[in-house]
Amino acid sequence: MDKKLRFNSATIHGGQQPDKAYGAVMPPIYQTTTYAQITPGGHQGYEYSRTHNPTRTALERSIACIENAKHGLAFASGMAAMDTVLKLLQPGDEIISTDDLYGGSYRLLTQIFEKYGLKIHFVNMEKAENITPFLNDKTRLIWIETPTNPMMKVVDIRAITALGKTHNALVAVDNTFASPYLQQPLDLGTDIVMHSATKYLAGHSDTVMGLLAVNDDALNEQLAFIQNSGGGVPGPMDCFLTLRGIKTLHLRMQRHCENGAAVAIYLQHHPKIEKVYWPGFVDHPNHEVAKTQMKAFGGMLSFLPLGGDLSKAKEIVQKLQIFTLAESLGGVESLAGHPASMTHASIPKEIREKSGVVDGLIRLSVGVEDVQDLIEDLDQAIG
Ligand code: P1T
Repeated sequence: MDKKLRFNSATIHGGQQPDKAYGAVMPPIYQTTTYAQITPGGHQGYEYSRTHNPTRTALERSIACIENAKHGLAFASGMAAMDTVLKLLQPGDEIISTDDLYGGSYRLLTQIFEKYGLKIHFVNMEKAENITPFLNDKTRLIWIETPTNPMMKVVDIRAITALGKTHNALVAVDNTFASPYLQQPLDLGTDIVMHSATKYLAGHSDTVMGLLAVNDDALNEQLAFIQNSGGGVPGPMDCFLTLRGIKTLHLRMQRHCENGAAVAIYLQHHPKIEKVYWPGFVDHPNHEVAKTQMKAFGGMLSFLPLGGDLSKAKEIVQKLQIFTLAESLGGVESLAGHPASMTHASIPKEIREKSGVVDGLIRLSVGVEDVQDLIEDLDQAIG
């Protein structure tokens, strides 16, 4: 299709056409490792499924389309996508990363890549100028997560990117919490968008998947080279499921945002809740930035029960009946998590507490159920 589609159409049609063989409307699941060659080296576009697979191509075109990118690349998980970006760097290079981020991303940076000679500075990016003292001629990558997991800080993508560009650093945004429905970082000047597509993009808690989107041809080639060399690629069934998820992204996100807002406001008014972290509140420290770069405020939030101790947090999450106590987020069903012992357990206590991830913190991924049921569930659990 040549016409540039609006977002809600691009989720359904972006980069896809009926299959050439039989007109299948959904891209078929090409469950094959290899492809017949007519003469040695004379293939028909596909040789071996670590390098390319037609179902994966359809997904890669789809993410490129909905992130306003030229190229998309799919991986076996969000972490495999991030791992590939980090392998662009050389020993001695420096990275500036948000200080609040998914525990697994922190682990990959500190426990895997630091030992290959990368230096990582974790910085609170709520004020863009906070990165200035860490910028130097070795800065090769700025890693932004926004909104951050789990403190819901919002980083000014445009301002950080502009600072990064003064030192020719690559700027990457982990867009998992927002999804391209809420923000499209490449339009704000960044080089790389990364997704744990396991979350909102696939959307049904049934597929682990990672995606990258970029505009620059040379950067895409480098990433594709690492993707093929390292081989952290997804299978065709998972690509199919993610494509199917993306088709309803706009519908689900609209409801996630509505329900997220209703739950945030309910918790904010609850006498037994001390603090709610959600960028839609006008007094959230980054609300103005969120308003300029996000279409709405999403379905993720964190909160601290009054007193904020571990036992209270445990009691609440164990009493919940509709919210399931589980890792992950972004699926149609509501989930509750305890970051300190679950998703952020790999970050040393004193470091995670500096960015607000205290033992009493509870994180919610607000799903698309009837919001009244969700509020009643929280009500009985909080007591
Ligand atoms: O799980 P995987 O697909 O590898 O994605 C990792 C990842 C990357 N970035 C962010 C912002 C994430 O939240 C995640 C995964 N997060 C969880 C599993 C979680 O419960 O927070």
